[in-house]
Amino acid sequence: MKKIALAFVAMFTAFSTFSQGVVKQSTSGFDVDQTNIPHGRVDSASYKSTTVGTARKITIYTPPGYVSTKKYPVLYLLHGIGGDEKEWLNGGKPQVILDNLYANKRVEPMIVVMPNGRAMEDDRATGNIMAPDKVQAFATFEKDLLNDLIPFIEKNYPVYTDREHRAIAGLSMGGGQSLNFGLGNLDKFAWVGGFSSAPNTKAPAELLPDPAKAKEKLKLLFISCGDKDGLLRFSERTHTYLSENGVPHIYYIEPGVHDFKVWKNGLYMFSQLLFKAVDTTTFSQYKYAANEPG
Ligand code: FER
Repeated sequence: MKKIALAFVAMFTAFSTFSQGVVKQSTSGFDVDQTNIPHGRVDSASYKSTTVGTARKITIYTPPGYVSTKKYPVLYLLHGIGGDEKEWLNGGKPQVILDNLYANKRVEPMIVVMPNGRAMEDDRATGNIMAPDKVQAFATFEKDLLNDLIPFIEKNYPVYTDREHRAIAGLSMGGGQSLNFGLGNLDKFAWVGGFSSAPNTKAPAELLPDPAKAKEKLKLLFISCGDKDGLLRFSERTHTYLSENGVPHIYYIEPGVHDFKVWKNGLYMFSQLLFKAVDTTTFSQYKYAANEPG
C-alpha cells in the first residue's frame, strides 16, 4: 500500500512540474505599488514609421533586473479607441501589476511595448474618436506594427525575433487588433490575447479561415470580457467559432463592464501564461470564481 501511495505522490509531482496549473484571477493588492520590491523601468521612445510617414511614440516597460546583455521576449500591448501610447500606463498601471508579479516569480522576464495603435499622422485621441478615418487607422496599424515598429524594437532592444517569443494583446479596439493581427499573422505571433474586444474584431470565418493552422501554431489564445460589457457578443462569437472548430483557447468571462478593472485582470492572467510551457488541457478550467475572503 505504501509503495502505491508513494508512486502516486511521485506521479503527481512529475505532472505538476510539467504544467503550471490554472492561473487565478487577481486578488486585492495586485495593482498596488510596493516600495520594498525591485521595479522595472518605464520609458518613452519613438520610431520612424514608413507606413504613416511620421515619428511615432511608444511607451516601453523593461522588467526589474533588465540587462542589455540578455535577450527578452516581447509583448505588444494595445490600447482602446479613446487611448494612445499612454493609456495602459495611466489607466492600467501595467508596470505595477508586473513588478508585483515579478516579485513573486510569476512571470517570465519580457519587454512590454505599448504603441499608439491609431496609425495616422495626427494620432492623438482628440475630436471625434469614432470618426471613420480614425477607426480606419486602427486597421492600418497592422502594417505599421509589422513593417516599422517590430523591426525598430528588434534593432534597438535585446529581444528574440522568432514568433514563439512575440505576444500581442490589447483592450477593446486593441483587443480586436490583437485578434485580427495575431491570428492573421501566425508566422509572427504565437501568443494572442483580446480583452473586451471591440466591433473591429473580424467576423470569425474571416478572422480564422484556417482553424487547423491556428491549432498547430498558436501557443496561447486568451479571450476575456466582462459579463455586463455591451461588446460581449464580439468575444462570444469568436469563442463559439473557436470551440466549434476545435481551436484551444481560454475564454474568461468575469463580472464587469467595459473598463480597466477587467483589462487589468486580463493583463494579470495573460502575462503569467506567456513564454512558458502551456497545458491546453487546463483551458476548460478557466471559469470565474469569486475569490475566497481573506
Ligand atoms: C464601437 C463601439 C466601441 C466601435 C468601437 C468601440 C469602431 C471601441 C471601444 C473601445 O476601444 O473602448 O461601435 O466601433
